[in-house]
Amino acid sequence: DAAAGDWSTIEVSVADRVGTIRLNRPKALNALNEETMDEVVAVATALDADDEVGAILLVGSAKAFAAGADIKEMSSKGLAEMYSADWFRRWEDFARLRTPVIAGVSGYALGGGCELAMMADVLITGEGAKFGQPEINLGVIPGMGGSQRLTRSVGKAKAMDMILTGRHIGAAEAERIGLVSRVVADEELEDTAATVAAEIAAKSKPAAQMAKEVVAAAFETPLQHGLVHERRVFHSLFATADQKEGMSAFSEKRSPQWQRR
Ligand code: CO8
Repeated sequence: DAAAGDWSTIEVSVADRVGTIRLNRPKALNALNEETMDEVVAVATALDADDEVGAILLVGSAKAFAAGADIKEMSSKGLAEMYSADWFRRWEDFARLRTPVIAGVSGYALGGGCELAMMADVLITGEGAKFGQPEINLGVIPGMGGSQRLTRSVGKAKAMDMILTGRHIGAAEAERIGLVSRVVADEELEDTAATVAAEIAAKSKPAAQMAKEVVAAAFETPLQHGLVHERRVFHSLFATADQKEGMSAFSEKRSPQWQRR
């Protein structure tokens, strides 16, 4: 049972083929410390391996998705310690999950919180959400992928503006620049994010995983390689029962019954 465990910084539940991880350090606005990273990555890895889970939903609280990496935990550390621990490297395991990840962002998604949200595949946000990379105001820079993922998703102009000034942007601007997938009323955020996660989780898991894989590859590969890769993955889906079922169901004008293999 991937959800089982005595977690101290998160809450975990599984329903409707969706594994939900809720960041839960309210006194620190869900600041991400080492323990949170270890717990989120451990649970997400277990959910990822579970055939009964078709999507992973990551949410925070109404006030904060996550207000950054935990500044108090980091402040007195030195270079040798940060380097030898390769501080926060394990978040890359979260970014490499194969199951689709949906983030439901309400309130602050700053610093590491913004970077964690950007690791999700589909980012749904409440209209009051605030995104930012304010590390410059702490005398540092983004360290969980912000300079890379933000630049790839919104381009140099907006990434430089956000990273050099540290300003917060609202949900409307975040949607306009392509940082988030959808913006909904704050009070609808949780329901919408859960509905989208359940919708994705109900699909053919191999097709959803392969779709994620090829879109993610677009950030890593030259176009011609990406196109060939996409085509080969597309071809490989013709070995699945779900391809036969999906295409038969269309012709027979009925809903597909996915076997997820
Ligand atoms: N770390 C630790 N504690 C935090 C953090 C944080 N990032 N954010 C908030 N808290 C704590 C506050 O200290 C406060 O605790 P206490 O009550 O004990 O004083 C509590 O949460 C509530 O916060 P506030 O009183 O400040 O709440 P406000 O509503 O007044 O303000 C803000 C909310 C605007 C979100 C404000 O808390 C803030 O500016 N937080 C810091 C935001 C920030 O700078 N984030 C970037 C952090 S650095 C980072 O993420 C680097 C990522 C890469 C690291 C990778 C290393 C390799």
